[in-house]
Amino acid sequence: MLMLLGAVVSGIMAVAPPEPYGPVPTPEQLAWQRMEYGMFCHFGINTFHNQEWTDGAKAPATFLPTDFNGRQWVEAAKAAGMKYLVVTAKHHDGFAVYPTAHGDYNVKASPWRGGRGDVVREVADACHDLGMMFGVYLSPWDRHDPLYNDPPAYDERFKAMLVELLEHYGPVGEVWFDGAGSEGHVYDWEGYYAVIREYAPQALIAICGPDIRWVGNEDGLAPDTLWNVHEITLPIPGEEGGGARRWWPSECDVPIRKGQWFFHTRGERNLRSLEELLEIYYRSVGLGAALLLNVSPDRRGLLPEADTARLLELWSVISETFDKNLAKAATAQASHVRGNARDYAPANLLDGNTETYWAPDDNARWAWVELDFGGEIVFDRFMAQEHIPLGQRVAAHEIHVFKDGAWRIVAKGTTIGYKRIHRLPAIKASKIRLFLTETKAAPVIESVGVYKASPRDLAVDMVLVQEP
Ligand code: FUL
Repeated sequence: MLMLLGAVVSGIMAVAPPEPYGPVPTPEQLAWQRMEYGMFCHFGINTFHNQEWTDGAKAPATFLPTDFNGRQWVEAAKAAGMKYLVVTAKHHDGFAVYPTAHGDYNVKASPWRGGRGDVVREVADACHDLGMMFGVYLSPWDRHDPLYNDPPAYDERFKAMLVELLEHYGPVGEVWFDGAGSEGHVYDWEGYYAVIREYAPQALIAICGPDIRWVGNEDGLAPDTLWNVHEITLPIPGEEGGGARRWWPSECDVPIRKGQWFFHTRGERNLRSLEELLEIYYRSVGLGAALLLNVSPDRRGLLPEADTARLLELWSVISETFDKNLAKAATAQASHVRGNARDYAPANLLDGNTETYWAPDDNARWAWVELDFGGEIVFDRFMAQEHIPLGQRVAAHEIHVFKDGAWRIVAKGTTIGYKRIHRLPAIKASKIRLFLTETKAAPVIESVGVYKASPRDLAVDMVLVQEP
């Protein structure tokens, strides 16, 4: 009896973890969400014509980078805090920047490196070498290929190109299918997906695909309420009825030069400011989506210096803000703890371990967790993450602070999901509470963070800040 009591007190008597709620991420989706931030690179024949879309008739000889270095792109992305890179293997014009065996509109027909150049090879190798996830964009819409007007024949060629890319340039972590230009065209999506599942089962199919969802705009902005579970009706191989409700996390793709996915000479004036990029970061990553920021390599085949400098500046500000979690100095207590067990105690929110979390009992539909700093601190950023391997649960939340002897609400929000960051004016407080006011199932929270932003990052969310 005494021993049993001891076991209960020390938490050895395991209290079962919460059951998953609804669809949950696959291990690949989860790993992808945790990356948060990637680089998109649009590089192709358009780069040499100052056009966003060319019509498939530009001579292959015009693809002529003078100083191409794929590793430079990947090194810059990595130094700028990005964890993955997606490169255009073929855009809507149909020109492949790798030596495909399927068709003749590709780098082999260019004098670049005597017809032996391969953009995808260099970028893929550098990604693998430097520990970045490698992704590939292959445009379904093809303005060059005469087979495009014969959909079944085109489908076969497209699948053959997918096989090439997945077999020879892998591991591939993401395959990006753009829907642009394809209105009214019938593709064998199910066949495309089947090829990817067969040749690269770890790859996530993005945008026109079942694994990663397009956020719905090209501004880099996620909505305030962002659920990861959606009804989808795509023809997923092996899934009767097209999959129905699935975990389908969002990606925000946006170009660093406003309106320009491809390089344009004199495009530098379109380079977004640090403030704009911070706004994008907070409204994508800060709302639980991934940010895929496009940087266009220039006619040399290098990332322009100004863009790289801006990226590094952005990352230095983000790091300055988020490297020091003030919450680590606080003690945490909660309104409820699952089975009163240490396994689910609020201290788990601060241990930096993505496997542990704080959870109340299953019947809880609201709960709060409090951080007590033992004295006043000044903060202006608050971050929370749900433990998404168990699903997404929180529908509404508030941030309360204890200040001058009273509690007051300083922010309100809806979903949390993978991550939610609030940007507040600087607030002095001795205690902070994350109040989960509405949940679909008992909340399961993985981490919280409290920060003082870099002096180069002063914007405040346009959400409710309520004085009593
Ligand atoms: C769009 C395309 O038309 C653009 O050229 C670019 O590739 C962007 C990522 O998607 O729909």
